[in-house]
Amino acid sequence: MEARAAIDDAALEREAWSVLDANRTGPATVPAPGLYPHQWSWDSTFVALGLARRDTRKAGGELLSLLAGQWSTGMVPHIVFHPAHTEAYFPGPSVWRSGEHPAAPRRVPTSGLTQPPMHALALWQVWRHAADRDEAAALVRRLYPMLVAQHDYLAGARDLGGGGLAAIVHPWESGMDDSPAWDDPLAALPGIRYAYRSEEMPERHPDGHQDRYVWLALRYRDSGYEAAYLRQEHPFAVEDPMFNGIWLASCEALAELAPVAGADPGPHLEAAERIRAALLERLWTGGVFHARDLRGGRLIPVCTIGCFGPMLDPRLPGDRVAELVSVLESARFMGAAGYPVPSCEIRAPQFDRSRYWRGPSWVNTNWLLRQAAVLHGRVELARQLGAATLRLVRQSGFRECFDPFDGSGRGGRDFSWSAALTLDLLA
Ligand code: 2M8
Repeated sequence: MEARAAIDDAALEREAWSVLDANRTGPATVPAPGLYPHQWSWDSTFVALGLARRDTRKAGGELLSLLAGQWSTGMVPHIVFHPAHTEAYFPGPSVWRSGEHPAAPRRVPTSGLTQPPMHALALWQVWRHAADRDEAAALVRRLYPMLVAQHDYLAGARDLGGGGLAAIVHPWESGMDDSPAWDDPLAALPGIRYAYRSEEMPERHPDGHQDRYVWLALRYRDSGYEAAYLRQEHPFAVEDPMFNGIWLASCEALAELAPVAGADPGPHLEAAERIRAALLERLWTGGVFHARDLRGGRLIPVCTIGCFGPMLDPRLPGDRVAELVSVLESARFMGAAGYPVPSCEIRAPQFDRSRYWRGPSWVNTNWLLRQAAVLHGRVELARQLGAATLRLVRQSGFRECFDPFDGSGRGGRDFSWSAALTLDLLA
């Protein structure tokens, strides 16, 4: 295990800035050099959140650059490609072929999938913390209609279960790609022999899921990215509590931002209320929220970090918060991890301390849970989550994720959201 000498706050902050500076290309920040050489949707929102207290212009530029990739349907793509970047990432623009789709922007190549709608939440933080109120108000006025369109897209095109929640149609849309929550829906896909040559397959997912990921993306692309196809035929459709918890929190954020943009907050509060009711009715069981597999017609039993997403709802009833916190603090998650919070419950057979979203702790999900703890007045939990996260990056650097038992780093180095959210935690 690698461990670094003790590093004080000022040095940690300097390191975080130098990672973010090195990962910036123009107004946008890439998640990690080499590994992810384009702009990723929720990564950029975490970067904006980290910059919110310190540099409104850069935080706003990050969001604007990302939203330059928004489709006329309102969909915000999960990757906005930098055409100038020669480094390879698979699947790249030639796979997604966004340029051939009438709803995609003409000059900005993008993927055809989306990611958790953190954007309004990020803008709300930028607005709250901005020193220059006029600059921040102008930013809100510019971004507000784009975020309304994003939310309308989710409500209109993604309520595949008809119960008021947005469905993800690909594991990549969850941001938690290889989470054990998607194992069963992926296993239920028809036998897949995918045609891409093996040398085009990065070895990121040694379990063969990559074939299924690419197959699903191509099915959707070949439908013309059609909403009707998603409703009627697409074989992967899951209501994820993290995605929907974030959406709900972003509806609340849009309600806060609406008056700044001269708009009525009412519709956003009503949308939040609809999602709240649907989450409780459709995903709550056994003291936590579980993802619902719409094609398999059942709740997915494994409990992952995603099960706590609805804690981001400031109006989640106190008894539900208490139940969620007791699971979170138990030996299933924080209680048995030296470096919380593991991305999958430790006692699950699928738990794997070293594999990506199947066990390791992540700075972004720790940050989200800390945010939720603050919202619900759980001061000690918030303190623990903040301290544990800083301990991880102090010990192992701004890695992509971390072993939940010994805190050693996993995945990419110099990872942008780990650096950006550290800035927020140090503020
Ligand atoms: C990971 O996802 C990408 C696909 O989008 C990949 O595995 O290649 C995830 O951790 C996701 O949450 C993240 O946004 C992305 C870039 O950091 O990497």
